[in-house]
Order: sequence, then structure tokens, then C-alpha cells
Amino acid sequence: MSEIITRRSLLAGAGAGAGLLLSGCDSVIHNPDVLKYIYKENEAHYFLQRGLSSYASLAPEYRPDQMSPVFRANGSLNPGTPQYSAWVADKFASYRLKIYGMVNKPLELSIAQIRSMPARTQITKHDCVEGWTAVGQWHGPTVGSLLKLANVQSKAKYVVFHCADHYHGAALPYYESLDMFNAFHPQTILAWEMNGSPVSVPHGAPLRLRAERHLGYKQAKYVIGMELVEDFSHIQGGHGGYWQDNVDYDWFAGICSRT
Ligand SMILES: Nc1nc2c(c(=O)[nH]1)N[C@H]1C(S)=C(S)[C@@H](COP(=O)(O)O)O[C@H]1N2
Ligand SMILES: [Mo]
Repeated sequence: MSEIITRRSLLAGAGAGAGLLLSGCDSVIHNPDVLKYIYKENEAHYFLQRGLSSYASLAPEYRPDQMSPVFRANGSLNPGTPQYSAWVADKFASYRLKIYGMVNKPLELSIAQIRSMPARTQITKHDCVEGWTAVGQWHGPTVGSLLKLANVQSKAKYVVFHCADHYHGAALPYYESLDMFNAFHPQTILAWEMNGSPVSVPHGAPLRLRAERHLGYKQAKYVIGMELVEDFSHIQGGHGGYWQDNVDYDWFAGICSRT
């Protein structure tokens, strides 16, 4: 029998004798056996709340009427490489998302395959460190469901998102990374639809990351690869992302729950 049931039956028994637990409250509260069970449960709740509400909580989601009339596009607006231009020309028919690295089943998925997967729809607030926000609706499979298809090896600790663009002509392509916990977070998706239409080129066609408890720069656009790694110190500048390598931005870039 669980301890909760045991405690409830103790309280019920004491309550029945004391009439609605009111006058009997003191005697129940001072009963060491009862206290033991109450504290145990309190402790469990405290632990769960401290542990989970800061780490596993969901980002706020919004109603359709709260969506921003204009969602600004920022950073790269078009990768402009010959490869990307060829994809735009064939409406991404020849594009493939590669999932590789520490996986047992490396994958190359077409947009048609990705669109056929179960998807999540979420209306969330994008928060850019340059000082603007926008509420938009995103739709696509969870990153977790894609990782499950690829059968991630247990040693993998991070997912590195490789992008098709070179930000403002940078030598190396844009990239970002998430730890496994946030990669598997239920609001972490690879969106192929934004506000009910296919993600446009300025917003990261054909696939862009939405990791809703993180700042704007982690929302990698033009994702072409998800690489599973044990650590990312060998990738580009070694700090897990374009901005982290170039201007010392914070790697985790978390947003705690706000409204
Ligand atoms: N590949 C890529 N992803 C990127 C960027 C970029 O330049 N290249 N800019 C980042 C920044 S700083 C922000 S605020 C958002 C902007 O997304 P949006 O254009 O859809 O508003 O994308 C992020 N992801
Ligand atoms: Mo940003």
C-alpha cells in the first residue's frame, strides 16, 4: 500500500473522531506518526517542484488571437548558396535532413517524409536578444521523435544543428546545439510550417528548430543536419553555436517561464 493512502487513512481516522478535523487538528498535527507521513509527502512535492518547474516546465503557449500580425525575420534571410538556391528552385524536393554521428541508424529524410510524421502545433513567443519579441505558430515533428527514429546511442550528450547559411558571409556555417534533455523536451520541434504556411525562406525554409524555452539565436533556421555528439569542443570554435563562438553569447540561453 502506498504511503499516501496510509496517511489519508490515518487522517480520515483521526478526522472522523475529531469531527471535520477542526477541533481535532492540533492533536492530529502533533501526532508523530501523522507528521512523518505529511513531511514525507511535502518533501516529495518540494523536490519535484524545485526540480521540475525550473527544468522541465513548458514555455507559455498563446491563443491564435494573440499572434503577432508581423513576425520579423532576423539574421540570415536567405542562405543564397548554389545548393540552397537549387533546393528553392525544386521546392525542396531534393533536400534531405541528415541525422548522423552517435546514432545506430543514420537517416536522410525528405521533406515529404518529415511532413508525414506526427506533428505538434504550438503558439509561442520568440525572444531575440536584440530586443524584440513575436508570437507565432509553429508546426512540425518533435526533435525527440526524429531522434528516436535514428536510435541515438547512449553516450550521445548533445544534438548539434547544422545550418545551410553563412551568417553575413561568415567563413563557417551557422550552427547551434542542445543537450539531450532539451532536445527531447516536448516543445522542441523541427518546424516545417509557420502560421499555417510552409516556413518561408526568410524564416528558415524548409525546416527550422523551435526550442521554446530558449532565446532566439538558438532557433536554428535552414537546418540541414542533426549531429549527435558526446561533446562539441571539436566543432567550429568549440562553444556549441555560432554566437557562442563569435561573441561569447551564453550557450544554454534559457528563458524561464514567463507570461
Ligand atoms: N541558420 C540561422 N539560424 C538563425 C539565425 C541565423 O542567422 N541563421 N539567426 C538567429 C536569430 S538571432 C534569431 S532572433 C532568429 C530569427 O528567426 P526569424 O528570422 O524567424 O525571426 O533566428 C535565429 N536562427
Ligand atoms: Mo536574435
